[in-house]
Amino acid sequence: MGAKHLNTIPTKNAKLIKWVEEWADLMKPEGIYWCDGSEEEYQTLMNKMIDSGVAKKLNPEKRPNSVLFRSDPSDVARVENNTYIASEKEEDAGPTNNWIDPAALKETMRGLYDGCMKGRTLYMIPFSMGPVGSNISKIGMELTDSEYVVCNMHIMTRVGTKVLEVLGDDGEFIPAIHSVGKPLAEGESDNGIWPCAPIEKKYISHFPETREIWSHGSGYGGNALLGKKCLALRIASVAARDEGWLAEHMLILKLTNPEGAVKYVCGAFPSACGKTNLAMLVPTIPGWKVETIGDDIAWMKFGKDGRLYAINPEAGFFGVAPGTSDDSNPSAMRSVDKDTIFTNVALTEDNDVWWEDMGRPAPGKLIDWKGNEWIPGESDTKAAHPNSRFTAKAGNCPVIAPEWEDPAGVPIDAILFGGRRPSTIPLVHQAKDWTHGVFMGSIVGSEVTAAALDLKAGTVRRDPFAMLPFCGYHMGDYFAHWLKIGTKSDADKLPKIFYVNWFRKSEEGKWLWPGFGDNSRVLKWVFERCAGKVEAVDAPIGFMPKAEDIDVSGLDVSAEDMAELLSVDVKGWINELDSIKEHYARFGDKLPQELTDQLAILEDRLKKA
Ligand code: O2Y
Ligand code: MN
Repeated sequence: MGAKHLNTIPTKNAKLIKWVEEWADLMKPEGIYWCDGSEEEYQTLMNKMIDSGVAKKLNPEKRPNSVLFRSDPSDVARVENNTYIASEKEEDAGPTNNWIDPAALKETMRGLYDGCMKGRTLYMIPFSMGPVGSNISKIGMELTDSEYVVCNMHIMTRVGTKVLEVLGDDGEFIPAIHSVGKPLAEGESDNGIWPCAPIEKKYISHFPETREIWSHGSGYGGNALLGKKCLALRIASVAARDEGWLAEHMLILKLTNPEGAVKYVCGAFPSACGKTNLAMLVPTIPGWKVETIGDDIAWMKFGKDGRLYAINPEAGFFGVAPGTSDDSNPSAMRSVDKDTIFTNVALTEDNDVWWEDMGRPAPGKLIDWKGNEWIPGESDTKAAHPNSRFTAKAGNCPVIAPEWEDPAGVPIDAILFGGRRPSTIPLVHQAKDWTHGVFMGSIVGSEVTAAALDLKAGTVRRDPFAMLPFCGYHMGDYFAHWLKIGTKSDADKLPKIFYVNWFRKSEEGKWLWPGFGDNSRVLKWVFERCAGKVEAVDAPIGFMPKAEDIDVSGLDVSAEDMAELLSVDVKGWINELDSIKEHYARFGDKLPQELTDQLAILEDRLKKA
């Protein structure tokens, strides 16, 4: 006899019910609870975690309906070394993913799952990635033993009965299995301790052919909120390849000019490039407006008119707290004023939150992310973990675009790629055509700063399309998929592609570009290129702005610095060629010929420059 259902089963979908009951038989929870996505459910589960001491209720006068969690120090970020793409054939995962034989992996994980939910409840979370019922959206079913996961999924996705209604009696779903891997003994409770398993028992596994996600041992972020990186990127990238669309690690923003004309822009940037800040940018040029559609993931499909339409599959932001301030991102700060789950930030004496570079000094003694006393000016550790997070509702963001949940998506005019490149790469350049744009995406990367890993400072760590940790198949095939997408519509209907670099430094190490709100000046050029309003210089690396076409009114950047930002560093680019060749060599014969050709064209142009 399996675990009992704690509430009425809200579906007649026999496949779903059988799937849940079979997993419950293996995991042996106290009972099965079907999530309905209601506010009451959220509050009940949150109160359970507050009562068990795992969550701390924040001061309702300062931070209404908000809580703080402190995770286990072993469970503070995505665990890339324990993240697997278990395709049938190793070559299908490619050289940039960890591969394990799927049958062997399932056997290992079944062993870990056996009895893993003892003393806990199995929560069945029906969720939709994307507006419920949109033809771009996908339905997932996450079963988990973590109340933290349920509450975060409430914010990050659309959860509950409405999803089961769309699923119907025989609809398809993506199964996502999750356990923190910490069964409880008779009478035991978490008693204030974040439940998770040791690192050797953490597995974040993806089975691309069967579109399954199995996660064990971590309760944190992308390891546990399986709609985000696991479903919306790794599994969706495989579905997108097979079904002819794009699942991308991209923000989506709406850009409105002073005359009220609108362009929609997607952007892919590796981590630590200010993606959320760009998605919520406050322009410094009068009359321009940026509104947010999404800050992390974009799903794009062709509409009947041959244009690519994007939706944000998520419903919230899982943003990095340190560095978020009223200066860097006032809209993110307003988004977390209420209804927010904070993880691993510091706690103030009056039960509010604080983090490094919040734009205000610590108001006094704190409790740091590890639960220890932290004294400003004395403690030499970080009060908030560098990867501490806020989970906030997109609907609470003051600059969320009114159409952010339009099931049809928004038509994309431009795609930006970028990375942290103190040298070589100019402020902005535009691809000559789609194929050249795919080349640009394929060489995205950031320069390594300190002695990170075993790389020399200045080395470019490539993160093609910012998808390296998130592509569910061979990256060479992924490049080919992007090239194929470019053949599916007329060139003038496809988004124009740009490469931006906010992080250029002078030889003396001074930032050349102020960034943040001033990035609107580059967005303005992008807008005007898309509107066909401005000519560009045909440079060896692509189309570049004429100096007079970047709006510098009111900007404190010297003419020499602007000239450097907008010039082609031929010597630097020639050095870059070897690094690109080395990067491309990883993909062997899966590297599309078109990209080898693009590299040869670039080399030829640079040598003639
Ligand atoms: O560390 C985690 O689990 C979160 S990683 C993350 C969160 C939000 C948006 N993007 C990312 C990322 O790693 O790209
Ligand atoms: Mn991301």
